[in-house]
Amino acid sequence: MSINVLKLDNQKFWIFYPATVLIICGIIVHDVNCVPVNVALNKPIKAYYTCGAFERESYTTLTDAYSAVSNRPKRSCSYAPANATGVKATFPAEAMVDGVSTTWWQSTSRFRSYEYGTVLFNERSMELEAMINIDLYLLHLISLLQEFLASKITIQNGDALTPQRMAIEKSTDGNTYTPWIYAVSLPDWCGTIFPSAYKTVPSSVTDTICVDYVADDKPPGDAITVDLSEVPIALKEWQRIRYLNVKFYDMMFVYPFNSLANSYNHYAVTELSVFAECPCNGQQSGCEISNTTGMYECICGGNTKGMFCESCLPLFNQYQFKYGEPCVACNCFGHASSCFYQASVEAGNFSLDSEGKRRGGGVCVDCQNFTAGVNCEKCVALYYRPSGRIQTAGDACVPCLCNASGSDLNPATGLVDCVMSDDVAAEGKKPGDCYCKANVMGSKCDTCKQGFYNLQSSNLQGCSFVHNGTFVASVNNYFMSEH
Ligand SMILES: [Ca+2]
Repeated sequence: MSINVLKLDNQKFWIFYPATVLIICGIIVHDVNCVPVNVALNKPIKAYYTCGAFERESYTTLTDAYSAVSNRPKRSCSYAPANATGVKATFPAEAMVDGVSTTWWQSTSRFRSYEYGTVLFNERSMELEAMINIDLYLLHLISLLQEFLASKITIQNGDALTPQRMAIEKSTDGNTYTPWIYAVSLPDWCGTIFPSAYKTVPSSVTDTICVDYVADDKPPGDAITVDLSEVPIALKEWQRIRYLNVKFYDMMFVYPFNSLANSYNHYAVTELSVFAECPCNGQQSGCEISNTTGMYECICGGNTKGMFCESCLPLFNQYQFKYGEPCVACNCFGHASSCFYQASVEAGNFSLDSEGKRRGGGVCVDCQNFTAGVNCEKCVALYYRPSGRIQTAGDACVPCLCNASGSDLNPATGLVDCVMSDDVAAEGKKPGDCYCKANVMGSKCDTCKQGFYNLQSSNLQGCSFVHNGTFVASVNNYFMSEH
């Protein structure tokens, strides 16, 4: 199938496949039909502090708070400190990214977080009560091209209290975090509590936006959505993320269960979702959840492969891999199953592309069928391609089979071989013809010339002249010795 790439400008590209039109999303394409997926699914996540982190504790749900006391079941979280092995928390952080709406992470009580927690201590005056940290990468050692461009973040709270303020920080190294998004239940708090004016789109790539959301004190828990789809194309880099910190501030208390009602004062999150374009180097034809890893993986197009479509298929390395551009086939005349790109080959115009032009730097690997060369375009030593035989034929190369006694070395190769193909100039010779000693003839140098006999490998001329019934090595020797 041929692929036509239409570049409209520096910021957009479309790739059209004949018969069916396929639009492939690019890193800075904003207004085409890219369907974002939840890239937080099953990613490494941790939370400060999980219910049961400091001691076994009982808790009450938000629904319980609206029930008669006699109807409130006893509930508890098992003691499961974060550094303990073999002890599983009742409501672990992983439950926020498992894609299951009936599982959730639950924080310890506000009281215990303040009493025992140390990580959140520095922001306690801001009423920081819980923090979630997520690494959106599957692999840690991959290039920046695989970072995500987030388009929407949703936090579905469970049957518990809702934060009245949130701060979402981002990081590319996991160490240094910078404020990215503030979210508040009262827009006025943007400027008074957080150092940012209310705005839903950034005005620079280092900007922090502040948005609002609706929070109430009724079950079920609130769904908090931060929509980033309207970020201008010029500020697309602002959406690039890897690590996120999500901080919860200022728990919304339920009357009459005030801040002293310890069992009610916690958070629960059923799902934390970060929607982004699949990180497929602009090569994807789709994105699907893997049956083996449970994570979104790219369905690669453009002759690419890899979890992130980050490299070319084995036989498509005529050019160096480039973001957003389909890989181009090498020309190995059907005699190799892989090739690699080499810059020096491209610089020297040593490689033929599939159109037979010297473009690109593809080098075929492990040429089969007795072929050799950058493009498997010639035969190995002692083989040749018969005149008129197509280069892609399985028997493109056949043995020279020169008669060893009658053949000389090929001056071009220093071997007892033959004219290798029509492409190799050889005056008066055709492909397969060997280089005969002086007194020998025939395509394979297996016949003495007329008047000469006794083909011998030890004879530098191959055959001898006969005089008085005796072989004479050569005519010249006869005349020199007898006359
Ligand atoms: Ca869940």
